[in-house]
Amino acid sequence: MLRLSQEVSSALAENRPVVALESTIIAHGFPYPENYELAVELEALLREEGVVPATIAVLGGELKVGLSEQELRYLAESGSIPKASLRDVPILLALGLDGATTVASTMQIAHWAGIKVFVTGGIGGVHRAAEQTFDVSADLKALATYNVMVVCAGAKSVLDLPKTLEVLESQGTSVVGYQTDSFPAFYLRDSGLKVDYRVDDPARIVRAFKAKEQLGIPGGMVVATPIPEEDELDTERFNAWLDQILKECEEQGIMGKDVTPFILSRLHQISQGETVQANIALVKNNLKLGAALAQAYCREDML
Ligand code: PSU
Ligand code: MN
Repeated sequence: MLRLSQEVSSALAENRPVVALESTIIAHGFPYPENYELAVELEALLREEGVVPATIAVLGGELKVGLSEQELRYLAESGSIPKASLRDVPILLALGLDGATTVASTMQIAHWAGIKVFVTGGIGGVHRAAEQTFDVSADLKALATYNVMVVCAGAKSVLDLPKTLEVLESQGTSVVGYQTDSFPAFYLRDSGLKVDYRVDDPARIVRAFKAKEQLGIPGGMVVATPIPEEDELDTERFNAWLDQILKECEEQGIMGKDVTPFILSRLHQISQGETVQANIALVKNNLKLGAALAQAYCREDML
């Protein structure tokens, strides 16, 4: 049921580096046309590094790994492609429908395809007030299950980050900070929380991942790297925007899978595009690290 593009399938067969990308950030994470431009640019940047991009989506009931430019455009323009998490994938397949894959479902499909590195913006996690709403992203479940490195700028600062890190610990997901001692908070470099391991060399991160693989430990690894200093948002302004939006969420009864897209698009509006720019900058920064990890993974047997 997997449909790998020719480019992705030969790269994997020849042990050349491949990086997976998700489609929810295209369909729901950014406004059009920035989303289309970003999707195309990310793929081009990877190719410049000698890495094959594998954007993942469910299209017409097929699990697509590696999209054409028309398919990227369709995802960006449509406006009506639902967000597809783990539980949606089999249903979309059977019904022949489209879905934009989240971190969770992109990890799952990357794992099935044999892709070891996945670059995103920020992982989902435990939402604030989760003790009332039980809103915990399926991204955490996927991180406990699928053998993929997930490169991110931490978790969105809209989440409850201490709780998110606690769940990652409980479920045995390793978290590594790349060139940082602090767990990054997406638009902000420092969440005030520490990572247990800072590793400054991509090859060493890959060595840790390969050790996990060889020991047969299930699940992924979070590789967190902060947004570049020059692109970071101002903490106080950001928190003021966020407080306002969280109030709107409550007043309007936004729940479940609508929460993340709602918050992101309101942030983009209120900040007049500032959060879009920061989001683009951090994804590109994550991409550089992802390319280095994919190359290191192919280069040598680490253990
Ligand atoms: N972070 C972003 N933009 C996004 C998302 C995360 O900066 O669009 C998406 C990812 O696809 C992530 C999903 O997997 O939101 C998490 O949604 P939820 O909390 O409903 O699981
Ligand atoms: Mn949720």
